[in-house]
Amino acid sequence: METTIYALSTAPGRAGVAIIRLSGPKAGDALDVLTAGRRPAPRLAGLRRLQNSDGEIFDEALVLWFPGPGSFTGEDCAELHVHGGLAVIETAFETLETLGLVPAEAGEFTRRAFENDRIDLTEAEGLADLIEAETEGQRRQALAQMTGALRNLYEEWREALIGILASVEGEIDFPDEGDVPDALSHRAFEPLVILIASMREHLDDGRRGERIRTGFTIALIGAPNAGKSSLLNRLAGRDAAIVTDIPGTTRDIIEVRVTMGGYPVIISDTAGLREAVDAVEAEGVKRALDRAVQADLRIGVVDARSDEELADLQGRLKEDDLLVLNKTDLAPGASASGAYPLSAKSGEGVDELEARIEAIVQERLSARELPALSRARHRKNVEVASEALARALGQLADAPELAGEDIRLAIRSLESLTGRVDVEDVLDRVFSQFCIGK
Ligand SMILES: Nc1nc2c(ncn2[C@@H]2O[C@H](COP(=O)(O)OP(=O)(O)OP(=O)(O)O)[C@@H](O)[C@H]2O)c(=O)[nH]1
Ligand SMILES: [Mg+2]
Repeated sequence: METTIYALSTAPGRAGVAIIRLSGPKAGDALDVLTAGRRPAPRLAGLRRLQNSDGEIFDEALVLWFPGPGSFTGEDCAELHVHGGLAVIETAFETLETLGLVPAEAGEFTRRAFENDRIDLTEAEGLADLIEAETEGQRRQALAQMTGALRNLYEEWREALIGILASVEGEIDFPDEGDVPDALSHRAFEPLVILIASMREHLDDGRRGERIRTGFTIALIGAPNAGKSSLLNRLAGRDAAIVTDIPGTTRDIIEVRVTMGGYPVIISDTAGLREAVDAVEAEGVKRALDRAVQADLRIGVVDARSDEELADLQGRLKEDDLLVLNKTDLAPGASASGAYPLSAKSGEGVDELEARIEAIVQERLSARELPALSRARHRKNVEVASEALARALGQLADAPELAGEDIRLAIRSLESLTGRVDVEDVLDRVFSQFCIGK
């Protein structure tokens, strides 16, 4: 017998209204006790006096009744829109406890929705992401995932594979004596090639989906005193990093999170690159170089007056990285091909750089038609599937049994993405990301 759970679904703390949700077999009875038998019609709000288990009125609230299985969790559900005072909420909770309801764990409502087949695992993840979304781009991606964009993609692949598996297994069970085994003429060959290409297309998108979730990363690199920290502060719009005229001021990496073009962007300021004078600085330089390698985009900052800095940095930047000639207030007219002349001190020229960064972020992250694989878990499972299929392709002619095994492996890998096959640790990880009350 399932328990009946309750939780505060709005943020904790004093508020105008607080919403308490109930889900489980006792939800209807609890509602009857609270409203003295005046349970509202399904899915229609009713204004009711709420009473505790002693019959004492403790609030006047809007209440809703969502009978299962058509509810969010698939179970009987109810919502109490009570006044958001701590005492009101406390009394409501005490009453529910007396009636045998138990506090929900983080993500338990959504987990029940998943277990009752109301949503699949990718949709649950989309819902978690939507709650976490801080930028427009994150919201868009989360909503698409929540409404089934990835579920549909993985289900389509899975169905295609089941068809392919049938044609491969048909071969095993009823070998046609006269036929010479030939991979190219195998019925499964072409659909397999198409499927592998489709998976590769999703894998080769520069981790767009994960970047939208976690942020596009930029590293500011350059010689000491070039003005990296000054530029970081400009881009952040606040005094995030210490600026002094002492070379070697910045040692640790300083990260700032901003929104650009509707996407989250993490800009890292790093230690100036030079032969370090001490062990602390040496560690800082090492971290700076590491960060530069990992970043999605590097911005090289040079003092516009120094040809030496320019030459050194050009060697460290990759194609498509950006170069900034800083301190143009001291070197008017400075220029280098493709570089952005600006003054981090006066702010002149910073807008142009910002517009360019924004364009790059949008270009690399913006949603094309393909739904993006939004988590490492998705990328890994799709990779496993596509590698298995590549092996299957090679064995189609000579070892159809082995090809069949690999196709089955690919199917299982997709099924664990949508939660069709139970993978307890994956479920725990997904649902623990949720807050209580969701
Ligand atoms: N005139 C002028 N001075 C600047 C400009 N940008 C930075 N500075 C000055 O240059 C000095 C170094 O600036 P920082 O921003 O600390 O340089 P940094 O690259 O972070 O230096 P490290 O942390 O030592 O690697 C400071 O005195 C800044 O005020 C600029 O555009 N014009
Ligand atoms: Mg600095």
